Amino acid sequence: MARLFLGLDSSTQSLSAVVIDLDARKVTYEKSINFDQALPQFKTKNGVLACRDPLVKHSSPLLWAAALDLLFAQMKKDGVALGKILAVSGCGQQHGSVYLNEKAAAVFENLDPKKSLVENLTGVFARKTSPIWMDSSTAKECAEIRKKLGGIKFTASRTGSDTFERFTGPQIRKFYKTEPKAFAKTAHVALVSSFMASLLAGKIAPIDFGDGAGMNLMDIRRKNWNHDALKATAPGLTKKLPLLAESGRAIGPVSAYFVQKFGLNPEALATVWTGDNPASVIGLGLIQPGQVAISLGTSDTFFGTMEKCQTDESGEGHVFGSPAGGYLTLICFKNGSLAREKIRALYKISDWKKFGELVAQTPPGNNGGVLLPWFEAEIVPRVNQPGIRRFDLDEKNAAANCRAIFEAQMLSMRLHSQWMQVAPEKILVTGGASNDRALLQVLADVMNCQVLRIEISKSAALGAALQAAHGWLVAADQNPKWEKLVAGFTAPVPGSEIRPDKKAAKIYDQMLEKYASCEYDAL
Ligand code: XUL
Repeated sequence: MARLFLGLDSSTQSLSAVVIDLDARKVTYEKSINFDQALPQFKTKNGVLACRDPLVKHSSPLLWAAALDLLFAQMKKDGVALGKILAVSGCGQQHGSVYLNEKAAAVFENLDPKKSLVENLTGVFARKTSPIWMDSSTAKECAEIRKKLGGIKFTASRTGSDTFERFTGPQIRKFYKTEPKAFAKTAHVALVSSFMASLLAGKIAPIDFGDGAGMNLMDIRRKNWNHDALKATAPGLTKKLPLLAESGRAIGPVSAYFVQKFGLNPEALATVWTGDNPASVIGLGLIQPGQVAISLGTSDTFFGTMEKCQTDESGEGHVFGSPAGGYLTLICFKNGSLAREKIRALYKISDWKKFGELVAQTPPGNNGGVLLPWFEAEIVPRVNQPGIRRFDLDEKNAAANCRAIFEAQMLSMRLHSQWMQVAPEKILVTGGASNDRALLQVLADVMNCQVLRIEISKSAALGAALQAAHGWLVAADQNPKWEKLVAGFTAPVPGSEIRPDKKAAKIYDQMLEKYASCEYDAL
C-alpha cells in the first residue's frame, strides 16, 4: 500500500497542501486556497488586515482556521485519499503570534465536527488579531530587549538573531505594554505554525526549533527557552509558552474533528509544525551544510544550511534550527514580490513575461542606474521610513526600472549575505519569480554563481510533507535518513541551469560598491 503524507503551508497569502506518495517518490496532489479570494469576509489584502498605521501588519487567526476547513473540504471533493494519509505536518509564515485564553486547550480537545472551525474557536482568543512577520511597529521594544540582553552581539549569539521588529518576543512585549489586561488573560502564546498544529492535533502543540528561533526567546545553542530573554520580554511568559520540540515529532493521532468531518485516517499522526523557511530547506533538499537557496516569494529570502551555529555579529542575519538537524542561516528582505508587482503596476506592464522581456532588453549594470526598492519598511537593511529612491535612473524608462528593481534586490542580497562567508558552487532558486530566465540570469551574474531552478513552487508544503514522513518513520523506529528521504522529490528542473556571464559578473562586482554607497546615502 502506498505510504501517503500530507504537508500544509499556512503562508501570508494562502494555505497550501501537498500530498506525497513516499514509495513512488511523487507529489500526488497540490492545492492552494488564496485568503483574499476564497475568504473575502475577513477583508484582508494580500493576507493582511487594513490598518491606518503603515508599520502595523496583522492578520486573523480565524481566517487561517477557516482556510483549513476549506482546504480539507476541497481535498475531500477532489478525491484525495485522506483515509490513507499516515501523518500530517505543516509549516507557517514565521514570527506571527496567536494569543489564546484559558479555554483554548479544552476547545481544541473537543472540536465539534457539526460546527465549522470558526464557530468552534470563536471564544478562545485573548487577542482577536495576530501580528505577522510584515509588522515593523516594535522598534522600541526591540531596543528595550536588546539592551537588557547586552547589545546586538549578545542578543544574536544567545537567541540566533538581534531583536527584530517582526520577531515574536518584541511583539509579545508590545502587547504586554499596550494591552496589559488582554495579556494577563493570555494562557498560551502560539506561533502560526503551532496554532495550526494544535488544531490538527486537538491539543496545544509544541513550538519547533526552527520557528522557535524566530522569537528572540529561544537559546539557539541549547534549544530551550532562554530565561533572560523571557524576563526581558514580559512577566509570567514562561507559563504561557508551550514546550519546544523537534519539528515533525509525533504529537498524537489527529483530532477526531478531521476524521469525522473529512474522512482523515483516525490513526494518522499529527506532528509538530515548523516555519515556512525551515520547511523550504527540506523541500529544496538542502541537507548538506554549505548549500544555498533563494526563495523569490512575498518576501525574498536567502538561506543556507550550516553544521555549527555561527551568528551574525552585525545583527542583520538570522540563525534558526533546521528540521534536518543543525542550523539554517537566513536573511529576509520584505520588499520581494510585492515590490516587483508595484513596479509592474507603476509602468502598466501586462504580465510577468513582458516584465522579463523588458529586463532582457536592458544591459547588465543598467548603465549605472540604481533603484532602492523600499516600497515598504525594510528588514535588511533596516529601513523604518519606506520610500523608493532612484540614482542615475530615468523615472520614465520602464525597462530600466524593471531591471533596476531586480538588480537592487539581488545586489542587496549579495551585500548583506557576506557575513555567512559561504562560497556556494550553485544556488537553488524557488518561488514565483524563479520562472523567468531573464531574472535568473541577473541573479547568476550578480552572485557570479551557477543557478538552478527547483520546479516545486510549493517547496515549503513539500518540505512539510517530507517532515510528516520523517516524523512517522521516527515514530515507527525506522531511523530515517534525510538524504534518502528527499531524494527524487527535489531534483532541479532539467535544463534550468543558468551560468553567470563573466563580463556581466565583473560589471556587478563594481556595481556592488555603487549600490552599497546608494544604500548608505539613503540611510
Ligand atoms: C522570515 C520571514 C518571512 C516569513 C514569510 O524570517 O519573516 O520569510 O516567514 O512567510
